[in-house]
Amino acid sequence: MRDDGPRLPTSPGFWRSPLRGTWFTSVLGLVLLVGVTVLFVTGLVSYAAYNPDLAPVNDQTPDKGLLGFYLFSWPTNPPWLYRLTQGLHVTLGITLIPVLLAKLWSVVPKLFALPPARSLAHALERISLLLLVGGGLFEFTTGVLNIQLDYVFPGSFYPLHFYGAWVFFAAFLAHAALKTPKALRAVRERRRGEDGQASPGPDEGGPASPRPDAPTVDRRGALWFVGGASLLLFLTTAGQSIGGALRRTALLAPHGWADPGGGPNGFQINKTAAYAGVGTKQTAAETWRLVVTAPGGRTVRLTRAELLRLPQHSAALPIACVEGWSTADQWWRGVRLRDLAALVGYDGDPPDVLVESLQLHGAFRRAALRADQVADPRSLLALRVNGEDLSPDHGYPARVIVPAAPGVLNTKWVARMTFGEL
Ligand SMILES: Nc1nc2c(c(=O)[nH]1)N[C@H]1C(S)=C(S)[C@@H](COP(=O)(O)O)O[C@H]1N2
Ligand SMILES: [Mo]
Repeated sequence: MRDDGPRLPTSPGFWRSPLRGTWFTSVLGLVLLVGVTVLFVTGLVSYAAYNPDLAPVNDQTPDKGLLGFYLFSWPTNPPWLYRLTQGLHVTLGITLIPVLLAKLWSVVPKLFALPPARSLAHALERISLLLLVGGGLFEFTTGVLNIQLDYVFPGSFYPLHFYGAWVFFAAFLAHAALKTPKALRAVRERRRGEDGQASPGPDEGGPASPRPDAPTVDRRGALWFVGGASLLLFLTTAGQSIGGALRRTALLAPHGWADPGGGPNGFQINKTAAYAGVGTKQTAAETWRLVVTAPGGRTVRLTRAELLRLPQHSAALPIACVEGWSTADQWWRGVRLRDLAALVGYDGDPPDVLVESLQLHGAFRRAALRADQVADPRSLLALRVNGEDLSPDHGYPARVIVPAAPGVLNTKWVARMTFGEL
């Protein structure tokens, strides 16, 4: 009969997998060192892209305080900037899930190590690990829930993911500072002639089992398994931001979209007109008016036909959503935002603008754009796309499109624009 060993997870002998060891943990840790750093930077950048300084309209984390120290004005060039940074953030985050899980699995015996604290320093280290593991799981979970489950946290995802990121990354930095030298040494030693089979010498205090079971797969094989899982996730996700024919490979892309169909308006839709409660009654030529106003200044009301008689301009711009998906460039045509600012008295440099949709409910009814975004000649109140009128789902009668901005700032079904109020 086989000796099953101790039954309690607090005993080192309880953990029998021969795969656990310093080398295995180190390789996964080094991958995460690079990957999580990129996730953190692209995440902070994404927050900056929302124009959080245009409070209270855009800012969803009003108490950011010192954590907002780095904020900068998100540029309008290159126009695919947010497509790149957010595509990277979401695709990389999903790709790293197997690596994160394997890394946690490889060190799980340490979670149960007794005594819980041998000294004050040890107690502090364990608390930091709690923040590290808890913060990491929290960030990955909230991120995945947000893109897959269609905003399960109404309005509160941003502060959760933002504050969580700082807690996670602070603990991550402390951990990386302590462990990276050891991890690099472990990987280097292994490279010198080892075959990836057994752990090199005693693994004092490391994750290796003192009484390992017989291996069924070697550590290199296990790493291939983790890498294969990551590759599979990558291949079934990346298509949503790369686009073109590859979009069909994005099997894991968020569900619940309306089928955009073919033709000039046949590209992704976030929220449909039906979902937003926008009907043909409100958008009909007799009822719909665009109100352009400047507080204490002029107010202009325009029909769609009048808008079409203003100078029309074109711009090829993508839509890039915080969820990680994006469209290729579409040809938008309409009135420049800065020309609309001029209608209400801003002849020189235009100011910020608050854009409000005729949609009555929902998180994305209004968004504020910065002065430099309004001034960009490619920023349009679009009336047409790819040579056709906007479809109801893409924002008919008129929608905003701004280069390099996150999709959420491209308000659809625009009803009112207020220049110079924020
Ligand atoms: N009024 C309104 N505008 C909106 C939204 C919305 O829900 N309501 N969604 C925004 C988001 S999050 C994105 S990504 C883009 C998507 O534009 P599309 O549906 O035309 O692709 O529209 C933005 N404009
Ligand atoms: Mo979006």
